Amino acid sequence: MSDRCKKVYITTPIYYVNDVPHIGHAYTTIIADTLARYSRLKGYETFFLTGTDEHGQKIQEAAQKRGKSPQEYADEISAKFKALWDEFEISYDRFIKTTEEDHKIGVQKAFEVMYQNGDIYKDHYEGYYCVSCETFFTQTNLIEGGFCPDCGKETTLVKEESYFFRLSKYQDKLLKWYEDDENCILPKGKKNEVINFVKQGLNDLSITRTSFDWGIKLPKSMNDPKHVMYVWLDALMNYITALGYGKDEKLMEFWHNTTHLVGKDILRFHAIYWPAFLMSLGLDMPKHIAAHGWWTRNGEKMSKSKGNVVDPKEVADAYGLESFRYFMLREVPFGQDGDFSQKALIDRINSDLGNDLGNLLNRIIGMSGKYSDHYIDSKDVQQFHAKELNSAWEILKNIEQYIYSMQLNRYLEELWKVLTIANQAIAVYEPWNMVKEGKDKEAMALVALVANLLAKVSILLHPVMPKTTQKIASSLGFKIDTKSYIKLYKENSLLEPFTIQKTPALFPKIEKELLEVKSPQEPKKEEQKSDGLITIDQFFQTKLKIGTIIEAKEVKKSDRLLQLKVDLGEDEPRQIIAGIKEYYKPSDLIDTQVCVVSNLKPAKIMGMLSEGMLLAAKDEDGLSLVRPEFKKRSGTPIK
Ligand code: ME8
Repeated sequence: MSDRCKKVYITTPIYYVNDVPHIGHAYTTIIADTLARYSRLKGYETFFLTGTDEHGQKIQEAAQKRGKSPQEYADEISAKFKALWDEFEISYDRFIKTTEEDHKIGVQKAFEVMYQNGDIYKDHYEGYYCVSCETFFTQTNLIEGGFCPDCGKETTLVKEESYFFRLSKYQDKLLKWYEDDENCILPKGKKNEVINFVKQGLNDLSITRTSFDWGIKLPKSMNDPKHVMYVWLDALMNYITALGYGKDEKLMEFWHNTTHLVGKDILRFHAIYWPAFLMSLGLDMPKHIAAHGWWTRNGEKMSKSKGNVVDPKEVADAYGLESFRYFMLREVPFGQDGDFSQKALIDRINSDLGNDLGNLLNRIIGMSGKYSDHYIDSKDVQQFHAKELNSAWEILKNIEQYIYSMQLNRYLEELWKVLTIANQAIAVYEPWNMVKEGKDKEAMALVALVANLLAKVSILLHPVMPKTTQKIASSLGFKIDTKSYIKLYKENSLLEPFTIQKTPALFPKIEKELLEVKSPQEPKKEEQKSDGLITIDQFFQTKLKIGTIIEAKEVKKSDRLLQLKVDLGEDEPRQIIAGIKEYYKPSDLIDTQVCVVSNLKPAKIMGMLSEGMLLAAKDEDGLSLVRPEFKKRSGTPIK
């Protein structure tokens, strides 16, 4: 977000509809929502976009697997994203679906413009494609054995006629942009990675496919109906088609001040391909492309196929949506990865929110009740507490830089310093003693100081915790809006006299973990019995399932390993690298069933991702896989 212009455009990535939303998606969306709310609070006209990415081979295959048409499937999952964002009161202005007609028109128009500008030509593509990442790779990019360097999954060799975008032509222009615009990519460390990547040289980019048809057709003027657009070209264009590009361009005035929020996994697409497309279209560059880190569980990126996702709705239902928002933004420095744990969330709720924030309001209510019948007047605050007011202002006056540089954790840390000033003032001045000594005026000034500090914090905390801060504001007799933002923050004025309203405790203490699904943990040392026996709970920490082997092949250069694809009844089969080559021929394994440890931390074996382990028994006669006596449905739990 930038202060330069009063129209602000904020976007999230559009999420693939091959998977239901998890906390990673919620994280991006909550950051973007916070920025949008901040911008509106400042009085800027703000357009906030989110949506779903519905074309491409990955979606077509996911739909096929479920026996649905791609559109039917996309609509179903897209609705889940929308419902979750609505439930989370995400303040988006538009939810775009890339299968919408106006998006298609805009993308076709963009293709035509880039073609007319001489940036698109027809040739043949030969290279490797990862369907899961929807990304092209050259052989030298791949992990040994033909695996995707980003996700570790198998790639396929693609040979087809394709249109190419002259990405190579934009290499120097991109480098100049990175150099000229200091904050174009945030955080800085990520920007350097992008610059190094571009300096190694850019190849032209294949931007159409012919081997499947679930995508946007080329414009009629190209007269080439067998091609569909590469899904990333189609998807990136959503940022301008949502503003009416190629149709009714009234909203395009928002484009001049754009912030794209993305996860670090898709920074390359946003920081290299997208600006190059924009240069070709003759449009402005985005102001910021901000890449955050991953939420992990036990150090692994969350993803459904690994079975380690956290459902954001479950967390919000259990702990409260606003506590969850605060936790996500406060816990992890922007750009870094963060491991999700209920313990860390509970600590934040009890300490930061319960003690520092909620309890402060209670104390103000309690003290003002005793000293002044709940009436609070700021008239003597400056006289008795200029020092505290100044210390708070020193912090607050510089705080917006943290929003503009996306350091929301720092922003919240700074706000909490002001709460500390307030809490400490109560401890230092002991207003209850002042009253005993007959210094009522001083005691009331202290209460008014603290109420003012809390009011200033609430205004600035509003974009992160909209409802909580509304409650605090109505208790403190003011409204949260642009007028109050200007008065209490920008002008650093004090509250008008008011009578405080009582409110129930904002953050009751949380005594124990509230979610059933706990992080998979090692058994605690004290739980291990000295006789080597384990409890039934410890046994069930290992999740065993029936799997059906659907593919098996030898791992080259290994005399021990086979590379298997095993169906565990999930969206995608798991890849398991098993040391059974001496005992089984790959062809004998196809369609047979095995017992799989399904919640083992994935590991790389000879550069290949292994997402589980087979049970086997080995003695002097050799090795035998453990199998069910009768055929069972893939994914059946073993108990
Ligand atoms: O990449 N931690 O969609 P996608 C944090 N359709 N954020 C995470 C995360 C995690 N573990 N997992 C996902 C696509 N995300 C494309 C985008 S945009 C023109 C096209 C978030 O469904 C993060 O923002 O795979 C990441 O960039 C995005 O979800 C990827 O969502």
